[in-house]
Amino acid sequence: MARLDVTETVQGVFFPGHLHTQDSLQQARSFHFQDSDTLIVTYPKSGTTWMQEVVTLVSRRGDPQMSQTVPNWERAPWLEQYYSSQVLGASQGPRLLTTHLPYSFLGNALQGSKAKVIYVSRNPKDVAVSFYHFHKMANFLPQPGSFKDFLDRFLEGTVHYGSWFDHVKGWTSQVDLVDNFLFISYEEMWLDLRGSIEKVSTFLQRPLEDEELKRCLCHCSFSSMKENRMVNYTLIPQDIMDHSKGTFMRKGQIGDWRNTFSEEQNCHFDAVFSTKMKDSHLNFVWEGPVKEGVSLREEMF
Ligand code: PPS
Repeated sequence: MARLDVTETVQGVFFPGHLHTQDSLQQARSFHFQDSDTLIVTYPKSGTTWMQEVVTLVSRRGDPQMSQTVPNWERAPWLEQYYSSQVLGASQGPRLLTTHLPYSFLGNALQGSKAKVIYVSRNPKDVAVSFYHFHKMANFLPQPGSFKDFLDRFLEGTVHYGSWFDHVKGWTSQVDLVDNFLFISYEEMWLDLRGSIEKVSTFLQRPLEDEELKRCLCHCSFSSMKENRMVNYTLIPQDIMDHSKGTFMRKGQIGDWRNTFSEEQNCHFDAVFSTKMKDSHLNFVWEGPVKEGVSLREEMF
């Protein structure tokens, strides 16, 4: 399936036609969840692959065999992508699923199900930078143009997969309503990977021995995943992902947006963020302790 120049649109949200069809998007919306399912939910570039690796490792008590032999899109398929029914049809045991779909697409399908949902969010400034670089290498996404143009579209919500703001607000509206929902951030994982793995293992009711936890930690580090062909997307042919234009495991940093945003872009972003998130009670922590005692924690921006 090439369809590199095709865009599918559902409810005003754009999806790359290389991975999605109208049928696959429709099937996802009426997906029959099982109580034993675990669903990883993210806006793109928010730590999807990282969480897929964490859950794979936690479920296997730190044994890396699966994560080093089966590509992430097979062991944690995206519900909405065209191949998912084929992959899921062949799977056995509890299923690990992934989605980038907004809550408005999946809310009905999840109603009444006890499937576990793990929502990973990331500082949208870092998401925008990561997504921009990904557009340069992913030939199934439109050319991003200048960073300024891309950022404008990101803030308008007209990039593929829709608005970051709608995605986060939609999914997190469920946090206090259901107990089968774990909300975790990329930054939390970055600042305290051990604590985050423990959080996931407790949520999944898969307690780990200390040695097992250490093995998980080792195999889902940035350096380890960057070398793992099952997650670094080097298995994808050059005409689909042009590896000469960038790497999927690019920097893996928090606060890297500072190296790309101009002062003006930053002010504009903050203004849009305040307006769009004014009704949200989410308390994001984007940064950890800053060295040299400048600030201990910078909340929001
Ligand atoms: S996608 O295309 O939506 O599935 O991308 P996603 O996996 O959500 O996000 C890719 C970014 O996550 C970074 N990443 C990691 N950071 C730190 N540690 C680990 N282990 C890790 N694994 C993936 C990856 O480098 C991308 O971020 P950027 O900022 O581009 O480096």
